[in-house]
Amino acid sequence: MKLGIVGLPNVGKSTLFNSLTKAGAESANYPFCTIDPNVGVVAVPDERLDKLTELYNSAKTTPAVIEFVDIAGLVKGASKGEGLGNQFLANIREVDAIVHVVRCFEDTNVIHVDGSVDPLRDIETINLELIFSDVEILERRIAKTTRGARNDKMLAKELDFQQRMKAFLEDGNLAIKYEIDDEDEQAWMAEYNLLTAKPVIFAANVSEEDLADDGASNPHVAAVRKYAAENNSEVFVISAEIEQEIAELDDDEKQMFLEDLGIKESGLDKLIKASYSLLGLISYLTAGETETRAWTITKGTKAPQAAGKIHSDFERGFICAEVVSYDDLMACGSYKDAKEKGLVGLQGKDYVVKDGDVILFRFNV
Ligand SMILES: Nc1nc2c(ncn2[C@@H]2O[C@H](COP(=O)(O)OP(=O)(O)OP(=O)(O)O)[C@@H](O)[C@H]2O)c(=O)[nH]1
Ligand SMILES: [Mg+2]
Repeated sequence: MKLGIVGLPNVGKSTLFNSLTKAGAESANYPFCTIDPNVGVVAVPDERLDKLTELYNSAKTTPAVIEFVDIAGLVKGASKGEGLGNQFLANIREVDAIVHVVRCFEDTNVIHVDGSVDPLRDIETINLELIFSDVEILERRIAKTTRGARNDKMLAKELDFQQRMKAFLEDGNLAIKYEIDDEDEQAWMAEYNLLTAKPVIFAANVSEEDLADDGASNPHVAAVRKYAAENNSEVFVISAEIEQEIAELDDDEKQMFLEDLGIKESGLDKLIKASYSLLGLISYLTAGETETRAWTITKGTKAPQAAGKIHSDFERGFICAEVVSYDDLMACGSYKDAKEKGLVGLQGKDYVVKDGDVILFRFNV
């Protein structure tokens, strides 16, 4: 899974990115300190993996990973070259979802490019810049399609779609709001990679004091929550600054620090939950002496396609899947016991994989 971080300059994107990836992207109290895209990878924490590793005495443990891309902040008019322009958006065209960082903390020491803390105004500013960028993409495509559309029915149909989509965006709408009921249109949308067609997770960046009640007493956070609810988006509350401090600690210290602050989960845990839920993702597990590993799939994925995540041969030559739920396996204490108790099921190609399934695929190529 790949996530791209957007937001105004100086709202805490790189601070969040650093804390998430410990990759050391530069963060400083002046706008535009991120100039090159920063890419970082984090492991998805999953205690089931550790328990399975123990049970199987696995030589290797491989978690699922999320890739983050941190880009320079956008300002109003970025599409027309204001600030650092909008060319950095090219670096996040391929992401699965957008993490939109909005400033909800008051701190006169940290400059806000528009002079005051107002998350809804900021969200509108960023949305418009994303829309303009998508319009640019469509304009380029329209120029290309127009050339061939005269003698090609399919291209003519696509041109019509591109023009409708462009007009829709120019009315100030996000592409994700466009209702598509046609298979061709669906395929085109997937190909265009429009930024405003991607699901969004808002990161409400708050001060330390707002962490304990998860931003409940901060009216800026309430505004973001309301906006997100109306727009099928997720919100999570973080303090990027505190996250960065947490990232420096080892696991035991971390636990104590979180308890002191009165919070249960780190920002990374919250972000992972929000993105899995927004994107409808789950994990299944494979376990053995050589390796125990988590695999990320979309809810509703059937056994052969889930197997295809491991290797295309597994999907092509799929015979069946031996499946036991993680909870059953742990309750029995061994695979053998689980099998004897009849808790290991033999599943065929129509089996829908569930979160926490521990699977052994049988295949033949
Ligand atoms: N008080 C406070 N300051 C923060 C917080 N998060 C970030 N900052 C400060 O805000 C400034 C800008 O943070 P960055 O993370 O560099 O901002 P950015 O969004 O990456 O900015 P650009 O890369 O310029 O677009 C730094 O001085 C941070 O220390 C926060 O949660 N609270
Ligand atoms: Mg930055």
